[in-house]
Amino acid sequence: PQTIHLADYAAYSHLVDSVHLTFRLSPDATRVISRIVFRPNPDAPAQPFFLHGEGLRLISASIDGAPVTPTLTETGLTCDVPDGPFVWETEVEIAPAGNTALEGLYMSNGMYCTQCEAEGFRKITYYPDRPDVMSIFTVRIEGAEPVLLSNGNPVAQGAGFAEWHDPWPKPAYLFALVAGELLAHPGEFTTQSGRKVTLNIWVRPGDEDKCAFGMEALKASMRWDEQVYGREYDLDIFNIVAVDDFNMGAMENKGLNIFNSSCVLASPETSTDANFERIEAIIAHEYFHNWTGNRITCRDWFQLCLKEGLTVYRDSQFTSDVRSAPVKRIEDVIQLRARQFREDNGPLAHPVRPESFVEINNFYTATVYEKGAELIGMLKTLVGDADYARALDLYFERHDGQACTIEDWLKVFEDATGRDLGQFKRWYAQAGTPRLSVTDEFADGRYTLHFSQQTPPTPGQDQKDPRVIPIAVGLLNPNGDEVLPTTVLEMTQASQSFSFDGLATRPIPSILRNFSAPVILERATSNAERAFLLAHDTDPFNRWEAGRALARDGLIRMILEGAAPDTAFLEALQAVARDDSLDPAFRALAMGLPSQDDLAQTLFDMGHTPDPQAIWQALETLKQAMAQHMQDLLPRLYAQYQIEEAYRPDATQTGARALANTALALLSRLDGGAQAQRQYDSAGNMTQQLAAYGCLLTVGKGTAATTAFYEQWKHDRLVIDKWFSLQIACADPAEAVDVTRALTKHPDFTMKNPNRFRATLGALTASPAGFHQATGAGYALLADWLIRLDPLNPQTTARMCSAFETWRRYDAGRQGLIKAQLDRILSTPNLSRDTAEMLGRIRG
Ligand code: B3K
Ligand code: ZN
Repeated sequence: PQTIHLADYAAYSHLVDSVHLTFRLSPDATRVISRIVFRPNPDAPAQPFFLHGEGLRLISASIDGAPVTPTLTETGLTCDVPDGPFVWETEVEIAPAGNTALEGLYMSNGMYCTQCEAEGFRKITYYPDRPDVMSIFTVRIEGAEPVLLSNGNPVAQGAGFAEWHDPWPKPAYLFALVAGELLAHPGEFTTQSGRKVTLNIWVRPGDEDKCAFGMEALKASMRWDEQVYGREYDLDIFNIVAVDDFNMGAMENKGLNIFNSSCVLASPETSTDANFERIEAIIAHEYFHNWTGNRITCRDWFQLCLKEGLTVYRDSQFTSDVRSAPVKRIEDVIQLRARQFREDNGPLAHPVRPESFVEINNFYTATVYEKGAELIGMLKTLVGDADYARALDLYFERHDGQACTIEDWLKVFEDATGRDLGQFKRWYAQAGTPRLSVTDEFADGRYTLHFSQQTPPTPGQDQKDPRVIPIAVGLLNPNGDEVLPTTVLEMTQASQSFSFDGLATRPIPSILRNFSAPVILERATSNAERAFLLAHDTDPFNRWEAGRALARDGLIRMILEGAAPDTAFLEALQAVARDDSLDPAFRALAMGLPSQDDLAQTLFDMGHTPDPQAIWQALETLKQAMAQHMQDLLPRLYAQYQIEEAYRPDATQTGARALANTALALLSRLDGGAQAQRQYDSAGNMTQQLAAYGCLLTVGKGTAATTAFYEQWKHDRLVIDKWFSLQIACADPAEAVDVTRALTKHPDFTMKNPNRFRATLGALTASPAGFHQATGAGYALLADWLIRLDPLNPQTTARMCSAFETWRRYDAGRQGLIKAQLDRILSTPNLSRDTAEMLGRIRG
């Protein structure tokens, strides 16, 4: 397989003036007839005419009406073409029913749908399938299905056909087609300039009652983008379709977003509060792509973070605005550390803008998305809100209709602010998470912070240069008063000091407030100071962070020294838990403990070999101690945050339920699940039901609920996904592999549905103590299924390979067992390019 390099970019030989596609739908023999108007690109280097195409049966081809015989290659075709403009026409045949990779045109529950990003359009017809080739598409769909959808505005429809025209030039990856027996949940939106837009959420019959929330989220997103970024919607219609078989969350196709049904369908009875929040965020994300991704797209796939980092940043701003900003920030940082820091620390580390790839689908990563978003946040912190707004206005004005690069993006900021962003650009080019170490000193009223930054080597990058790091700090007096409100220090050197004068006493520093940069802060600090910050910091993120550091420190001592749970931590936590002036959602987050994976990485960074079982045991012991320590408080908390009003998935109710259910989980360790059983029996919504079910499973009392839950929900695939994954997540680690294996034999298990596959095998890999069982049974089970899935669905297989990315942390025994499985998968004949690349990088 060929490696593609950023440095090799060259413009495409031709410009495409227009594209006309006709689809004659049929499950095994769909005909795609294309008529494409090409014109030589004056800015392109000389090159032979080439069109991408994969798995297509070419029926005919012509140029300006005269038949031609192109030369077919593995990846497309070449052909002699005229020197000037010409009309290219082909007819090809494809078989959507047999397309299990879920890329290109495929079928899901009898419905036709497409997924073209990144390189799926070449599985539909011959085309220059690259994002810098933008054109105007007209699409005619012929089929018996009652609903026939494509991008843009509808121009004609009748019995057995529909025609769509998209006036906005777009790359092929934004093409979409949907056909099936679908029902619309309709809506309407009037843009700020007064244009009426028809909205629809299309679902399979039976799901109509799960669209109302998504529709409201869509309207809120449309309004927010007008108010905050001045971006208005630009077509007469906006369609969303829910599809059951989908490799990822959703896709921002122009005017026709396609969603994994798990990321759009919502009802109180079937969705948890967390599901609602995620659905709202994904609907916003895909909608926001209309400007950041679609109107302005990427020149090539190395620039993926241009649209993804920015759009993740925008959706996080939206969630912060409509919910709670501190809660959103804490949730985002938990995810960033769990997924992106982990990636940055291992064999899959790559820059936010990678410089080479084999399979681009392997680069839709936490680094490109989440770290990419952090870079936007840092830029905004560095230039300030007003200059950020001016830079974004300039970006939209200057680049609308173009396919752009990170250089274009940074230039806009330089031009709008007069700043030189040369050093900032290193954040895009250098992989790895910087370690930021801090010491401090105090003398004669002057307090000084000494920082030094260092980034460990990552694959292919041994040397790292210092980056610009915005460090938000505040200073507190020992009595808890803030003597320096949040101030952003701009670190540019490898080592740098900042002083603050006129202080009467030595202050307590609150560093990296609101997590102002994606770095690992290293500072020798006392637990007394952490407890102080947990109690007094004015920055909610750093309050939470102080509690987290206390918990981590205690857990590490429990693991390494066999220490007992730290009473000071339990006291500090109880003080937060019982403080009714604090947001319940914040308190629930503060009561959460570092994950098993977080502790494993912490131990590894300290020079120890993590023992997954010991980590799990320490967490269990600490939770038991928390329950005992707070035994008087827990029933009160639980009762106090029960909700009498009708269910609403908003921040207020969500926070109250999160706190009550956090209390319930601890309470269950004291009452053997009695209260959880009562909640399970009376639950009126999925948040309550699932939380109670999880408690019952955790305390070993879940058998009856497992049967009852299945009977109640066996008709609902999304709820049954929860049933699969929760049994694995809550299993005793010694049994997790057996539970997983048994569930793969359940009649409702199918590897063809990515959601179900992830709910089962993915749940195992998310339970470190279970997955890393010393026998290697977890590794073998996962490998068996990856080998089975790869020929059907390379994308989902490759993604799940990252379960092995931390393998070098572990002991020689586990390393040997993992390596054997990596080699076994790698030696499978005809392994996909996706999986081969991932495993090759992981194995090193
Ligand atoms: N742009 C899509 C992701 C496509 C993934 C292709 N393997 C969804 C999103 O980021 O909004
Ligand atoms: Zn996106």
